[in-house]
Amino acid sequence: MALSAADRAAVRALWRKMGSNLGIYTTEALERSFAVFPSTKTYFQHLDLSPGSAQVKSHGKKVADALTEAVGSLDDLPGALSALGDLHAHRLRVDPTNFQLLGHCLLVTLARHYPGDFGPAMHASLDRFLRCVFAALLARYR
Ligand code: HNI
Repeated sequence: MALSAADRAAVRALWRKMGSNLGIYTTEALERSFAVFPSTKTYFQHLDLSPGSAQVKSHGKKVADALTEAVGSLDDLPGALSALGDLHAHRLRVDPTNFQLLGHCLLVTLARHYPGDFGPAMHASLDRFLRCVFAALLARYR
């Protein structure tokens, strides 16, 4: 699914607005996924998952940086995300369902922080962006 010019503009505008706060939101989205969908914790049993954990925060920052790189590479998401796809597919063996769960938690988290921006148009654009990211990661699952 290709991102329209409007999708790209909406995602880029949100990213500019979030700036360095993105790491806070991805961390919050991870914590939300652990609480709402406890099966997602399976992959992180080697980390301290208690609320406010520095390890989850550090992981949230890595996810944020990867997403920011993706926003900077909208014309070549499969290329930009191929190494990360290999990691999740072959080394971490993350079941693909988990991407949807984390994506859902990220949408809910961002909607709570930016209620004024989160009308249906932004919701749809961000959902499409995340689906493209997941499709690029999943392309390495074979
Ligand atoms: Ni994910 C490691 C990005 C979804 C489980 N993950 C990373 C790293 C990045 C990253 C970046 C660090 C790589 C490195 O150190 O070289 N992960 C992303 C992105 C998404 C995502 C952009 C989707 C938006 N990861 C998921 C999901 C799960 C997941 C849905 C499982 C529920 N990721 C992991 C695990 C690690 C990981 C486990 C290793 C963590 C560690 O520190 O050992």
